[in-house]
Amino acid sequence: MGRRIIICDGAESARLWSRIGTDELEELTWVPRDDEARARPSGFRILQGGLNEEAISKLDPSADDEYALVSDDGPWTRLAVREIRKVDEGAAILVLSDSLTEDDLPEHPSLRCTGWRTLIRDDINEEFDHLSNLQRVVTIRELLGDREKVGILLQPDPDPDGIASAYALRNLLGRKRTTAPLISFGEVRRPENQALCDAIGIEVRVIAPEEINEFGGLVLVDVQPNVFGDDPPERLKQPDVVIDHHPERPGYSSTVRDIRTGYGATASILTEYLRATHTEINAKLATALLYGIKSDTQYLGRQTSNKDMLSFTYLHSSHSPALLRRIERPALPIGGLQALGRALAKAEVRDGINILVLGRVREDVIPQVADMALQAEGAEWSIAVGTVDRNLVFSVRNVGYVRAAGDVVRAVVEGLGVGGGHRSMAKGIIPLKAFREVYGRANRVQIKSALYDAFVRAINEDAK
Ligand SMILES: [Mn+2]
Repeated sequence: MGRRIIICDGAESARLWSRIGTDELEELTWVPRDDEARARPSGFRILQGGLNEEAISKLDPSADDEYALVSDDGPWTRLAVREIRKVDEGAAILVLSDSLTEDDLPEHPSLRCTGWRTLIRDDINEEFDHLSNLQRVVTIRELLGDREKVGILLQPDPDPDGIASAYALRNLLGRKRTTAPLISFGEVRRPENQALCDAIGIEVRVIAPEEINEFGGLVLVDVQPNVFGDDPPERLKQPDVVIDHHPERPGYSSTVRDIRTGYGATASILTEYLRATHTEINAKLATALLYGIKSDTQYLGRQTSNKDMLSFTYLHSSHSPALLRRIERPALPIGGLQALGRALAKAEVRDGINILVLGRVREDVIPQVADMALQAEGAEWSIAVGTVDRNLVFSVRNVGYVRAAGDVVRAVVEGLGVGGGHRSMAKGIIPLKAFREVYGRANRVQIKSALYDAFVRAINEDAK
């Protein structure tokens, strides 16, 4: 590895360099200005003979050495670049200056220019962000410290972002499930959200609205009181803390209100809380938060802010990939695999569409089969259909550059059932009764051909 040859313009910049910390591999030199010949900065030696080719050659540079020039003086820096190039034409040069830009410097392929102020300023701004997060947490802890029981309330049928954020908040408060339970007015319904609870060991207690009064402290996470109707219970209108990223709503007063609409996930806010307070983030907590951010932003796609990216990156190093896989790919029941086997035997891709009809299956098998079916060669769309209770349930995936899956599914179920989704994922439900009324029998062959025709129509609709 090469050295870094640091050349400072004057004692002041050399002193700044030594304050920030020098490195063993750094060759520290400085060029005194007229009036400062005696002011030797510690650790630095004078560039003997001044700023020229000969003096630089005396440092015995090799091809893998790199240079840093520290100066705010244009002529000085331009001269330095020229003289270095005489010694090594391809030298890598970093210019540290708060007043010069690359435009002020000679053309040189491996030259970068940045300023102390930019570098340090960014770090200081980041520290202030950490500081305000710390302050927020201190306030929350003080506010709730002496409450015997704190309820952490989520929306009905909580999603991964809410669940992970609430779990993180309980960690921040240093409480257990007995003194700070996760509560909701409706149970966790979706199988993938339940998979998160099972994998991490999180319990969401379903309570009746009047039970809310049993909690001395009340925190709303990833939700605001208006979600509970126009006239929510009195206690809900005066929560102690609200932490959310949805648009700010009126109609309630809370002591602490941390609403950041620019964030893609509440889990990113909680990650910042944990970082600012140096709270330990173990693999389970990191995985839950990572999954929360991932699912609310659809894998850092839609509505992702730089803050979400930073939290995601931070969590990534401590999460458990195995645990994440278990959440995202829950175990398939053998019956589901057998149904998949039968459907695969008849798989074909026509017009870019791959439909797999599974028969009667557990509901969580369907989206996983849809994921897999999109991998078929030539497939732009995959549709997995299963019978659950008295409904046909189907999951739809696409490659992303075709018509939005949500729009297509809404067109397909129109007048028959319900459905919706996003750009590349969607879900629909058609009661068997409604299907039979329109298409006759609901056997596999008929389901496949009816849905195939309906999807072809819906996919091509916007081409009109
Ligand atoms: Mn959310």
